[in-house]
Amino acid sequence: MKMIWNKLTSLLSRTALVSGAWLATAAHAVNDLPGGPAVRQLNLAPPVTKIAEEQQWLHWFMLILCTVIFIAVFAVMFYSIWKHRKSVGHKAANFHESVVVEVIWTIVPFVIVILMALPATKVVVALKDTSNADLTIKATGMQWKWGYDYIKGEGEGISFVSTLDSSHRAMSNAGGPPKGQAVDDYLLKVDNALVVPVNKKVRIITTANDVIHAFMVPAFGIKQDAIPGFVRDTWFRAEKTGDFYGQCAELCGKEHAYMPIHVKVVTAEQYAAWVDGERKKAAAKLDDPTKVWTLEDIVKRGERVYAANCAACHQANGKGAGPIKPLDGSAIVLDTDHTKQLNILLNGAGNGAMPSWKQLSDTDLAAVASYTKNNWSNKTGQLVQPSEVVALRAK
Ligand code: HEC
Ligand SMILES: [Cu+2]
Repeated sequence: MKMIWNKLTSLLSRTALVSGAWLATAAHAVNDLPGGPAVRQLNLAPPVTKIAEEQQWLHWFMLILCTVIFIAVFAVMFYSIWKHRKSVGHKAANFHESVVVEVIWTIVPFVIVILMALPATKVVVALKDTSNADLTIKATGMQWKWGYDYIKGEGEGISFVSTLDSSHRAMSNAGGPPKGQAVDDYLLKVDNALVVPVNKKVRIITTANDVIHAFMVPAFGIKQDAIPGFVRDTWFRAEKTGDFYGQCAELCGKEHAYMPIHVKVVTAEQYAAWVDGERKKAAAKLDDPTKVWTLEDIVKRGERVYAANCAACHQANGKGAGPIKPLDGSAIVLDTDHTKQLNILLNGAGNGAMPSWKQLSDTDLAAVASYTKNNWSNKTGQLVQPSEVVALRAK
């Protein structure tokens, strides 16, 4: 007996040790993601909207009510069976059409249903009331990304696509995050987050381009199918700034798990600044490629393009580093034949070590080429016009 006891306690303490160690490494490997899933999360997501709060209140209210009914009914049942068992001499009663019993078992459930239906109806009606929104955004589900179009309100006209961050795709292809690395937002990171202002009613119109998707953000208490050829809507008013995460919630094909939703809730000022930035970006894309620039203007424009896209590799001083060739003094940059540099910018070089920049606008490409030709020791006085980029693209 003693031996068994010893074995058991040693086994128990070993399990405790092992699971303790496992917990420790797990805590090191991944942490709760604020606004997203938590490690071994049990409860619903912490609510950030009134609706989500009310949903969670309903959830607990119903659960507790049902538990109380369950316990009461079973207690009465077991008590009755036990108390009136045959072995202590009870005889089965034989009655029919007891008005009292029938009235009770009609009225009591009726009261319970009303007790549940009243608050539930209130929340469902509020959930569906998308009127008087400050901001209307269309969310379009696509295999496998989300398109966002700001339709009405501040930021009207902004439109972009939100895709899973490519590094997360690469991690997933490799079987998950590297061992020991904390990736709390694994498969939830996107390139362009949906940005909305705090404390404003945001109406989300959902639709889809291909198959049925669903727009879901648990912290907001919203989940709405996005159906091709149909328009559905939902709304939220986030009461806290921060980052909140969701995912497509309708199995939509093999990459269903790769279409996360990232909502960035910001203050009114931050939102205005973001809208301004997006407007500028859109305006830059709309640059007239037939415009003829002066050297001074285009170099100034090119300086910004260079800082944003090229300096990370070629350095602000144009000297490059290691395999990244210097642009300061580069024969290709200095050449009077502009196509030499433009071809590299459009197509990349060194097997992709120098990426292709064809996603930049004609004006931006001409500007950055002009900048490199007239900066550092490169004082060529050469001016590359956007029309040259247009001509080269057409080839
Ligand atoms: C990811 C790093 C990276 C970025 C960002 C980058 N480049 Fe490069 N670039 C390279 C590498 C590496 C090479 C050398 C390629 C090769 O081996 O031929 C190169 C080569 C070049 C060359 C040819 C130089 C020569 O003498 O052969 C030009 C011109 C150039 N880059 C311009 C740009 C411009 C303009 C930008 C910004 C729009 C830019 N690069 C952004 C990495 C980069
Ligand atoms: Cu989907």
